[in-house]
Amino acid sequence: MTLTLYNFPQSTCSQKVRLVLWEKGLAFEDRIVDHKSREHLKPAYLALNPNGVVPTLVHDDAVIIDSSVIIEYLDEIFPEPSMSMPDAVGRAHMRKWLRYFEEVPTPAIRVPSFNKYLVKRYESLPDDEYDQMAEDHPIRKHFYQRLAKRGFGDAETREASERLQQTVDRVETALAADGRPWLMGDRITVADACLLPTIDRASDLGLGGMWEKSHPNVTAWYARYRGRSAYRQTYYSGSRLTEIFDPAG
Ligand SMILES: N[C@@H](CCC(=O)N[C@@H](CS)C(=O)NCC(=O)O)C(=O)O
Repeated sequence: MTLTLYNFPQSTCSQKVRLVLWEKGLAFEDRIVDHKSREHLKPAYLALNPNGVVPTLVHDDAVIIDSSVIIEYLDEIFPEPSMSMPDAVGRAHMRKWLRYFEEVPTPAIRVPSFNKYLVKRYESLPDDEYDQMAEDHPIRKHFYQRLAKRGFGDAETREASERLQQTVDRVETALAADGRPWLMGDRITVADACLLPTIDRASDLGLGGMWEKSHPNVTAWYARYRGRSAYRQTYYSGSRLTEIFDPAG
């Protein structure tokens, strides 16, 4: 049996999958895709993942794409320790969180990530090369066209920050009910792994003020997750944006 994860060290979607692989104690090849040479937009990678994004999991001969699909796939194929719920209603509630995280905070966290750091990757590109780079992105062409080497404007920044705040507020309410340690109760599930990289990224970007002091349950949840070995294995040195873009801190 072989598992290969094509991923970027600092991508939140990749971190979701690494969290689950480590939580389950699965041995995998950590195949770093070279962002600098845009390996993810080259034919060999597009043959695996036609969306031209990471992560991609290859399990023996099966190619699985999309981070939320991958984490549920891993839980189904390697059920111990379970990161899901034992009953259909519990799984439906867990998936409700997955869909919400994909729709609301996951796109939102890209806005401050690009504005503060990731836009720097493109600033020195001549306009025609930047336009071609955007064009080459199968599902991110319009995203890069809006980014336009400058960063996102005020309206998008405000919307992203409202979306992130709503997420933190909703999670606080859910965790506060019955004093739950994890989103679904006593068991850590793929829903927690889906959210963690967004919270960790927000913290890395200096946005922890959204929950620190005001949201004790989110603060405790994040601290609890940081205490797990899966977290430390996922966030190895060099997997945070500040380490790459602001090493002097
Ligand atoms: N829905 C996809 C989204 C994956 C995604 O957006 N990946 C980003 C990194 S977090 C990426 O590969 N971006 C490539 C680029 O912008 O050039 C998933 O969850 O796997």
